[in-house]
Amino acid sequence: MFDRRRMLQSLSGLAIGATASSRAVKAAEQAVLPFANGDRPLVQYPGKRPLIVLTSRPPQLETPFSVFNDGLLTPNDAFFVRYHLADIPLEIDPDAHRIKIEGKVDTPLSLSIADLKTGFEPVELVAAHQCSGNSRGFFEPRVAGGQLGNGAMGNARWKGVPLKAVLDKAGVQKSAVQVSFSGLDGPVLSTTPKFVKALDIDHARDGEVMIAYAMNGEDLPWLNGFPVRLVVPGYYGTYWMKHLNEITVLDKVFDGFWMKTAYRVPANPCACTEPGKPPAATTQIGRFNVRSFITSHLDGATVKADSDLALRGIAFDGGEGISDVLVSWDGGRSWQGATLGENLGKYSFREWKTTLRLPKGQHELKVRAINSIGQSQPDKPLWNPPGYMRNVVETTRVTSA
Ligand SMILES: Nc1nc2c(c(=O)[nH]1)N[C@H]1C(S)=C(S)[C@@H](COP(=O)(O)O)O[C@H]1N2
Ligand SMILES: [Mo]
Repeated sequence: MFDRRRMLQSLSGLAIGATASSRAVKAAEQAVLPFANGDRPLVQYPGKRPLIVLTSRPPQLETPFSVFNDGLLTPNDAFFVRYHLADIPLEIDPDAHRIKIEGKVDTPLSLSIADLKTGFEPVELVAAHQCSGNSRGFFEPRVAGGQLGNGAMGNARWKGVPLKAVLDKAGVQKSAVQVSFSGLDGPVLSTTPKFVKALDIDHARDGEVMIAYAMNGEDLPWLNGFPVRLVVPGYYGTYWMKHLNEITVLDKVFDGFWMKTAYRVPANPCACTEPGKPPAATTQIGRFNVRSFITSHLDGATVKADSDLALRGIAFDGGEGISDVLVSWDGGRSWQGATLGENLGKYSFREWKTTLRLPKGQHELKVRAINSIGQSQPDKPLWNPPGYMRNVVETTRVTSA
């Protein structure tokens, strides 16, 4: 059961204490991410199990990688957390919360959660969620920004109402070009721009973008955007506005800081540049590229030689759907096909499995996924200044003995 009073109390404790020693958070142990300066505290925040802390103010928490081997859906209490601005909501009354739909609409709306639940046909979708900077800590040369391992991603069953249905009810006017979104959190300093994101009007009305009020069959966890967030299937997490309370239909391209200046990638097919070189032009970050991971074994693992080794992992992309996963045991010279698991939809993580027999010695295991339109992953990491969209073919070194 969601205990709102305790949550308020806990999050207030966080705000004033803002350290791992605050009564709101229990320091458990350390985690070590596999790159230089990868030591992180594992801390338990309200509604969460101990997660890897990147920053405590605002909370930025990463999912321990072993969670991705436990099942295809990431449990709510293990789901990563990312905020930009430290003034996060500490008190939300779900009955009083309103989502305003304003701007270039015929009928401005102010919807309660009950209005959303009763006034529209609910939809459900399993979709992966991933921060643009997931895996940033692995870039060489290193780049500025949160030094994340591979835990700023997750996969959940989202339930809510299509943004399209809400926009249709408000009556979008002909002049509409984009729709902007903002939430309850804000900056600590008045000079910091509020976190506002925008989608093109056609994208906002594609029927898939969702105003979600539930995740894996429960209310959204507080830190993941309670009571409602935007779910933008296949797109990087930056668009997935948490604690959503304002939707504004615009007759021009939104040019706020978080669209015009931040979250931009080199405007070329690889979204990459030579390390150290700024891109000639940039564009807004968009859909996920193809990624795959071995989850059953961690880098440096020891396995049994000359016996069946069951490997498994996950793959996902920006919504074309994964069609093949290949695994190599010799550093990428030879590859064998893996068997794909249950298909939970084109936006979901897809499980893969295969069996290998390895002779005694050191082996470089690699995994590569291919989507339904033939897109795959690069052998060498693609570098860009903000360290976004990392999707190199991952390598897991094992010793068989
Ligand atoms: N209100 C609000 N929504 C937000 C953000 C934020 O700072 N504030 N960050 C975005 C970014 S960059 C990411 S990766 C996701 C993180 O979602 P999560 O914390 O539920 O994992 O939320 C997005 N939505
Ligand atoms: Mo993000």
